[in-house]
Amino acid sequence: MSRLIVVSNRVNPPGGKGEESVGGLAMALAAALREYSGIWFGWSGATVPAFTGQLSMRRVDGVTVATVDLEESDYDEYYNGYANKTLWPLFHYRVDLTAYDRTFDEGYQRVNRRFAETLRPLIEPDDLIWVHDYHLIPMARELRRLGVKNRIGFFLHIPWPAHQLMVTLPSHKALVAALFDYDLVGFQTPEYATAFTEYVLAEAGGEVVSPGCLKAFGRTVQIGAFPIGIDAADFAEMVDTDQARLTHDRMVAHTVFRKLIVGVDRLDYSKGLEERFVGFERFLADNPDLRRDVLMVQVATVSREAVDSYQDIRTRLDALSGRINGEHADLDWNPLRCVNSTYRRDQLAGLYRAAKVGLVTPLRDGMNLVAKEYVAAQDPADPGVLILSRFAGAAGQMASALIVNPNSPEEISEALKRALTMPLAERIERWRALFDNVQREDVSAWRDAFVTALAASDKAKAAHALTS
Ligand code: ADQ
Repeated sequence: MSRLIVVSNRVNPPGGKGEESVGGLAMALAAALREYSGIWFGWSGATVPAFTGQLSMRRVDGVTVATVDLEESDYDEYYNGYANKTLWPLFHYRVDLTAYDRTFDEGYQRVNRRFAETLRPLIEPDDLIWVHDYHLIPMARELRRLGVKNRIGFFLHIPWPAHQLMVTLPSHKALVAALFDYDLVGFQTPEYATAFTEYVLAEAGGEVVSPGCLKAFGRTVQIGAFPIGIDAADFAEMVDTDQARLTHDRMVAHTVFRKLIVGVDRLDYSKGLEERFVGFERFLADNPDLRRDVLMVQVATVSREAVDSYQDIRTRLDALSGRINGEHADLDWNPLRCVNSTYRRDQLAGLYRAAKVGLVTPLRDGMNLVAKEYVAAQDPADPGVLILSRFAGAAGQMASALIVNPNSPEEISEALKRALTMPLAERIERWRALFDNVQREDVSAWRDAFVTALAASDKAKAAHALTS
């Protein structure tokens, strides 16, 4: 079996069940690397005054972790800049928040070049290289420039935007051309793969050579949809740990006579937190008979604080939850609680288990792993109900959830009412269908599908080169 080199912006070595970890990418890669002996390469998370290219190597849980520090200006232009002020908002359909700044673009290219140069000496001829996410789109181009001939795959964890949005990016063609230096490009859903294909046909004069094989910019690339999953078995088992039980029992004791509605997200404008609060507010107003029977807990872990739009959202959410509690609170009850801490995975499992409703309403989301975790943590004999945004990639696999448009407070309100009053038999039937999918299309299935396709991709390319 070839060795696997995983490249991602941040490197979070695999940890134990109880480890704190925020970000679906970290969770998924930790599980993937447990099985393949290989190298995980990326940024250390530290900045230094001037870039040295000094690699720091260590062994963690059978995985070689290789990290490099970034220069302060790299961090501003590449990470806070192009990645999180340009690509993240644009790919989540927030053109209004997208910054078009040439220095960000230059910083982005520079860091990708630096990453490639630092990684180059570690690459052996048979290695498969798997690059992750929007921070590192030009990575293959930089590695090819350095003579790397290995199979290189790319997986995009976030949505691929519609063609008309993509062209608002001044350097859109160069960015897309860079993806043609990969052997395989994976998306979360068929919808994103289709959006990518439409762009290639319309803007780059490309063609579909065969199903899943595109030709443009004088090169071919395999593309496909690889919906990411969670380590479902591990998550379901975690519900029985002491920490999970403790959290579960605390929440149950706290919500006695009330039904708990839970949301767990990074504090990010793409997650639709404001719209969720407004939907909950509508529910409270529309259902005087039910409203005192519920408590909503939103865990919203602060992230990317250096980006202004992330500070703004926190202020707006505080104001909104103040308004809702001010309007509806009683002597012994506040309907909405929003906490900004990070919790251990086993604590989250206990929290999910205690909740009668999982409310997952992003405005755009590549996949959304919280929806899957919520399902995995439920009691099969008395499961809660998942309410899921149609704009989460997960909605394609989780049709048995109550699917809502997160922009409609009325739809959220009605779905909450339906979930809270749903008969046990219907809850069990829906949950079984959801859990079946979460179990079947788990993180191992995702990893195996991608790695198998990557291992096969250069042959497909070579075969194509011979026939064209
Ligand atoms: P994220 O945008 O980070 O991931 P998501 O898929 O929901 O979103 O994953 C979040 C992860 O962080 C979950 O595992 C969750 O348990 C954890 N988490 C969130 N808040 C936490 C808290 N307060 N304490 C502890 N853990 C917390 C990106 C894309 C997604 C895609 C994933 C994986 O934006 O669309 O699903 O990558 O590809």
